[in-house]
Order: sequence, then structure tokens, then C-alpha cells
Amino acid sequence: MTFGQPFTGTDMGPELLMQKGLPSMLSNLGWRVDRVPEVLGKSFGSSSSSSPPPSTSNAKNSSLVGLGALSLAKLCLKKSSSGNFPLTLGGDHSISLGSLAGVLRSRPATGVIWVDAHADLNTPWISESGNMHGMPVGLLMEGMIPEGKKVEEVEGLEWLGEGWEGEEGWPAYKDGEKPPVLKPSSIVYVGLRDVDKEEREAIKSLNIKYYSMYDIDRLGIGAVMEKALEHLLKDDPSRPLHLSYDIDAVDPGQAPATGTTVRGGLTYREAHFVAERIANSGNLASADLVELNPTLSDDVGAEETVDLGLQILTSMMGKSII
Ligand code: 4U7
Ligand code: MN
Ligand code: MN
Ligand code: MN
Repeated sequence: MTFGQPFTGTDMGPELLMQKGLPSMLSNLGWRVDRVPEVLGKSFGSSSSSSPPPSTSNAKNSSLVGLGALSLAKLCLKKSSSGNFPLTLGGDHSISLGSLAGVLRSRPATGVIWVDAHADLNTPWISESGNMHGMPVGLLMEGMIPEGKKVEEVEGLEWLGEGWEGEEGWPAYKDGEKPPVLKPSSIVYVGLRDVDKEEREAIKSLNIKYYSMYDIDRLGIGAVMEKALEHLLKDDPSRPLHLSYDIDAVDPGQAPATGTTVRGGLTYREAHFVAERIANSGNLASADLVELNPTLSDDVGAEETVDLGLQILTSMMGKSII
């Protein structure tokens, strides 16, 4: 998926991670890997020959982004419901609308750790850019849709509305079931340093827990991760967790190959530690790694960013130093 943001090349991340040996690395950690190649086909990538239909709202390319997210939501719902661990490789961060909706529908109590320079809490009604990779949290968060508006009125997002008629893999909401939604208390941000004005106001008014780069500098990454896990697990120590890891959380010195770099990010070790500590909780049940774009730096930078992506992935899936 590349249509959640303006750059081409964001669809090349998954293939590079696979080529560089992710499946065997995961097998060596004891996982049985069932690869689902190209959940989103060529039409969702920048190499596609046809351009997407114009959007009818401030959510750019919403019909394609929404359709892609639905495909992924179906797969994550299925995998998660059968006790598997959906590990999603992106692609821009708009895909997490799908992975998160899928796991929330399967396990509504899921807690989320969002590792990112950005809050991704925009909606079509407040976003300044209209880019949907800045909206996956906002579109699912309780309290983010303005009075009188409905998420299902955005073209491509009909499947998130109560009146959805249902289709193969994503049934209608019946017998009291509500569309997937994330409570403000069910997410913790780690690594924030570029937050839009409306997002900041929402974080404050909804009382969303966050550990920005300021907090990481002040407390240290060790204390930050203890507090983050404590916040999500205090009432239910066996709660499933979803980790959404945007590679732009890491400092551009270590991760230059991504579309929205912001200086002053996680160090190489902090980037690993976040994944290692979450793996260690034993609660991780699903995850995404997104926003790798090898075309946005030189060859050395691209290789270093992909290698770092592999290290973060294996760390979150249980690799430890000793
Ligand atoms: B990413 C931004 F305005 N907030 O909405 C926006 F700063 O998935 C950036 O975290 C969004 O990389 C970044 O366009 C989305 C901008
Ligand atoms: Mn980001
Ligand atoms: Mn993001
Ligand atoms: Mn980005």
C-alpha cells in the first residue's frame, strides 16, 4: 500500500524484508510461518499503471485505502480468531486501520502500543494533509468523529459503519456487536515528536497516555516501557497487545529510508529495546512494521533501514541478546 501518502516506493518494504530472510529468521525463533504473499495486489502499489479515483472527501485515495484496509482486516480477523499471530509488513501506515480493526473485532480487549514520531490521530475532518497514513488511530478511536459525522460516510470505509450489510470475511454487525473501536485508555504512544495541533488537543482532552521523546529523555526508555505496559496491563495482566511500529519512530540517522523523517528519534538500541521489552511481556498477539521506503535514501541508507526493520521484527518476535 502506498496510497495513504504521497511517495512511491512504500510498497517495496515487505518484499525486501522477505528477501533478506525474515521467514527463516522467524522459524529459527520457533515460529511456524504461514506467509500470505501480497495481501494487497499490485493495484495498491505505486507501480500500478492505473491511478486511483479522485476522492470525494479530505481523505485522499480513500476508496483504495479503505478497500486495502478491509482486505487486511478480514485476514487479521481470521488469523487472530484462529489463534495465530498476524504480523503485517507495510506499506504505509494506513494499512494499520485494517490490521487493528481485524484484531479488535476478534479480540475487543486488545491494548495498543503505537511506536511512532507521529500520533496518526487525524480524521478526514481535522487532517491538514488529507493523507490517510496519518489517520489509522483517529478513524478507530472513540470520541474522534465529530458530532453529526460518520466514519462510514467516507468512501471506502463503509465496512466500519453499524449499517454494514456484510460480505465474505467481514460479516454484518449483529446481535449487539458494534463496529471495532479503540478506547482512549487502550492505547499508549511511544516516541512522539511531531504532533498536529488538533491531534495534541485530542490527546489532552481524551486523556490518552503518551511517552514523547521528551519523556524518553527524562525517564529513560526502560522506565517508559515499564509505565507503558503497566498502563495497558494493570487491570488485566493477560490482555492481548497489538504493536504498531512505524520505522520513522527511529532517528533518521539509523532509519533514513522512510517518507516522513523527523530528527531526534529513538536511538538504535532504544528502537530494539522497545520491541524486546514488549516481546518479554508475553502479551504480544499481533503487530505491524510500516513505512519502510527504500527509494527515499541512498543505497547504504536503504540497506541499513531494512536491516534495522529485520532486527526490530525479530526482537518483537522473541529474539533476545543472550
Ligand atoms: B505516519 C501528519 F501533518 N500529521 O497527518 C499528517 F505532520 O504514518 C503526518 O506516522 C502523518 O508516518 C505521518 O499528514 C503519518 C503531518
Ligand atoms: Mn510516523
Ligand atoms: Mn505512523
Ligand atoms: Mn511516515
